[in-house]
Amino acid sequence: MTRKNMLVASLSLCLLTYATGTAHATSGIKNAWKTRYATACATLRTAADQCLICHTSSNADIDNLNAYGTLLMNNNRNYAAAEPIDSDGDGRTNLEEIMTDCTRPGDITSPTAATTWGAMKSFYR
Ligand SMILES: [Ca+2]
Repeated sequence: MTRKNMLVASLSLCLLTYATGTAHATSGIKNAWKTRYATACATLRTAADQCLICHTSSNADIDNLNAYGTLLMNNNRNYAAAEPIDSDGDGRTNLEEIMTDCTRPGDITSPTAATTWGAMKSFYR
């Protein structure tokens, strides 16, 4: 193998390793989410910046997607299709959690319906 061929093979291996390695949430994904939910509460927008809307930690590997992140991955990030679904099984749709309750749609440990911002606001109406 010539020196040039070895260099090409090495670069190809590096690119292949990078391309097939762990999938990370990109700023494009975060920005797309933040654009769609532009009026979501600051807490969730910060969580989006930290990848915590779709992942269980800010180490945004494909291995630690939560239920909402898995849903979005499987439906090619079709946010509209994901909105009426209750990804974490807490009785509230993803859209309710994002736009009304200010809770993470893929995190069952988010506040319960009785302690959500939406419930507290309705208490004072
Ligand atoms: Ca839910």
